[in-house]
Amino acid sequence: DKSSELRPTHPLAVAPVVAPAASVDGFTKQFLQNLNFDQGVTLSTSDVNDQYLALAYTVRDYLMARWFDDRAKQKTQQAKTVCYLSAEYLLGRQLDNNLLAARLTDIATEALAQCGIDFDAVRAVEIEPGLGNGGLGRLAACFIDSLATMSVPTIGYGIRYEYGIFRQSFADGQQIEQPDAWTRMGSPWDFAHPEAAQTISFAGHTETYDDEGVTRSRWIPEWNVLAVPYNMMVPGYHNGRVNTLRLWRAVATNAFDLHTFNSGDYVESVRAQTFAENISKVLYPEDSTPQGKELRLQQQYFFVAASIADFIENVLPDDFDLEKLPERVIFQLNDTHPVIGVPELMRVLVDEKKLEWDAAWAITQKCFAYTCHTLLPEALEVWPVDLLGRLLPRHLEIIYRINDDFLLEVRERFGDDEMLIRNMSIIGEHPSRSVRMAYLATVAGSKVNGVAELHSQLLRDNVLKDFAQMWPDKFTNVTNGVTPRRFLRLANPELSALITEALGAGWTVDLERLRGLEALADDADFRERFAAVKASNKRRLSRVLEARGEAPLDDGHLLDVMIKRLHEYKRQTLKVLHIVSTYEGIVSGRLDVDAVQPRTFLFGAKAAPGYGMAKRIIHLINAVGDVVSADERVQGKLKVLYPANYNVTLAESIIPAADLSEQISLAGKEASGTGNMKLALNGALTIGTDDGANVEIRKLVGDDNFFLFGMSEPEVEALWAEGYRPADFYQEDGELRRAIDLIASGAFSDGDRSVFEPLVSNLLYDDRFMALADFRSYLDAQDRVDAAYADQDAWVRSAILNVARSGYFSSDRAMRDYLDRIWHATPIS
Ligand code: CR1
Repeated sequence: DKSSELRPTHPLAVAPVVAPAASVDGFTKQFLQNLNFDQGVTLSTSDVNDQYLALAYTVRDYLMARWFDDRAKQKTQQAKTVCYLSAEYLLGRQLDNNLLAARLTDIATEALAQCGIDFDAVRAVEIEPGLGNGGLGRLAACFIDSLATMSVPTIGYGIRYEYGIFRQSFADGQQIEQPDAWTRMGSPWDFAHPEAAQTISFAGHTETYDDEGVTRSRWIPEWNVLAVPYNMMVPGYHNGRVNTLRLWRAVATNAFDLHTFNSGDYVESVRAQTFAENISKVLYPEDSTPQGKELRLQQQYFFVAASIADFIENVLPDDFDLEKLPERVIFQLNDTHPVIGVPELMRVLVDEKKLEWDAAWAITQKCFAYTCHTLLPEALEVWPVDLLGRLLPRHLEIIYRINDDFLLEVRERFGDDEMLIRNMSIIGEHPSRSVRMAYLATVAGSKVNGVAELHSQLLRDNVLKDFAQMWPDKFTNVTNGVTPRRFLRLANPELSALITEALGAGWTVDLERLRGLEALADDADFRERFAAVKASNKRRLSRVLEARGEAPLDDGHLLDVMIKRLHEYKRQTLKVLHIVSTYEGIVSGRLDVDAVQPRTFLFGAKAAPGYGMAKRIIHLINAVGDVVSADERVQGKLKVLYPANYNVTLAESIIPAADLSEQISLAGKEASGTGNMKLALNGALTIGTDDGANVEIRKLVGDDNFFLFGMSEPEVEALWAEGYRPADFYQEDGELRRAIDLIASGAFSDGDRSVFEPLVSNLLYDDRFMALADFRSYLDAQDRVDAAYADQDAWVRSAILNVARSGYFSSDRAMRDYLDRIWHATPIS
């Protein structure tokens, strides 16, 4: 027969794929071949981008065999797969991470040296894939790193945005956004698979039909797009495992079936293509606030529907019994963005696979779990019913049915309490009919978790209180974590070497071993070496800043960093008030200049382009920075730096150099924070409120090694209840008054009082995040910082203890918690 004729006979065609020889010669040969055959250049004609791409291909070649193996195993093994559904992955640069994971760093260094190539120059051309906004997207990237390192079968599913988070620059101190065409110089880390595309439908109507005596529903969509998967390798650290991150890109279908499509009209047909491809065009640059745009709902459904179909059709074996789906998969909902997956799985099971509703619902409830990442009410996503019904009419019907069944259950449990029914309904009525995605996720999910202890408690007590009463066991906490590979081993090589020398190398995958450093905090020689590493990291950061056209760092300055998205609740304004107050104190002679600890204030932050107040705060920081830097009276004392375009790459230079970590959100607003963990892990001391994971950081590192200030969450509530009048705080505190007056006077805006007037009046008459109420306590805490820093030996001791006691904040630990409490999945060999 014909099939036997087509069986491969060449020995290489049937041999397993093998990696190139793990030697300098093997690597060099592979690298030069890739330079020749993939880049089409010789070594002597290659430029640095050719070299980067060839190097990336070479690293890939080494990982490929393992990747093939692990994907094949996924199909045949009975292990449960974690499908992490996330609209964002803030990956950061890949080259060094993948070299490290594959144990190729030394080999590659030597190979490039033999080719006469400057490795640092090659590194520098990599454009990081900025496919996320901030903490939520970076968390997803840490989680998939840990899951690969722990050998947990995982697929990260998301969107391959053509443009990631915008590139920020400043003009006259104000933020300018530029598109981030991150793939324009090539994208060596992903593989397009157009043959594995999924067709994703939208709009149209639904109808019922008779299916051999059973009345069923079906969806007659109006238009569709192709979802083309791009696979990226997610290598585990030193374990040979390679998981997959599968990101979907929207491509117009051949016969793009839009109602306006007219095959005779070329221009119109191109327009239709553009329309389809818009779906994966750009990451919404919103952080913690939902952007209620139709395109965003299209993005969400697009990637979730493609992912669910992909898992069922391509990852599970053929003819898999879907009743057993919960044994093989958990779909983790990273915030509400993928929650439309709940009615989508119901649609697949009921309409396409023809399961009974109740059976399908039982399966669905076991297959999803939901992580909530916020406490801001305005950040809880809701979709207008008419929009959702227009775009996904069958899904709306399914949501209604889920809600009907759910509200019946509520009545059975709590009686006909109409107020309660209204409050718990998945469909909100006010101000207009909308679907509350967090409620849908809570009803559907097997578990609901917050991202730090305080946050999970506040979810149970406030945001999702009624649901927690109904299903107390559904609620749990998993405190966030960060990957020690990227944020300690790679970002801080000198500290890593010092730790490895002291404790052995095991800490990279078992971060609790850092505890072993506690004893060394009392060793004067170790403290000296630790301090030398910090100083060296500051010099390295200084060079990075200078290369970006910023001022260098001054020796002997305390490096005080606030790096995070620009948001009013995070209170960058409170930080500015501290700077202005110190500046005003020195200039007016109120402060003894010799008693002030020289400091450099370093900010890194992007503001959502549509967030006017956040952009004004950026303008203020830059304006204050300009005046302070130019004023001779504070020369050598105060410096403000605000490098543009804060991203993962820049974070990796700043974090190891930091002395002080600013975590100053209003208590009860920051769900967790993860920058706080990265900074503590690198030996910065935290000045912070009792908010998010700060609470746990303080508990672990100890009060002596943490500068606590500000109202607690209950105190915040009490002050609201009593009636908060920020102007009273302004009146009562002379220093606060002078700082605000100085801003209002135009001192930072060439005498133009109007520039920062909206900001000043917002502080005085609104101040939703109570910066004025916490000002005094914050300044007092900063005085304690100055005093502590004056005793360098004691400071370094505290810094070491911060490192030693931060092992808990490894994302490996977070993954173990998810595996045990939520996923009930296990690592495989
Ligand atoms: C929270 O604001 C948290 C990250 C990751 C953010 C931050 O405190 O550390 O999530 N939430 O859990 C968010 O982006 C959309 O919500």
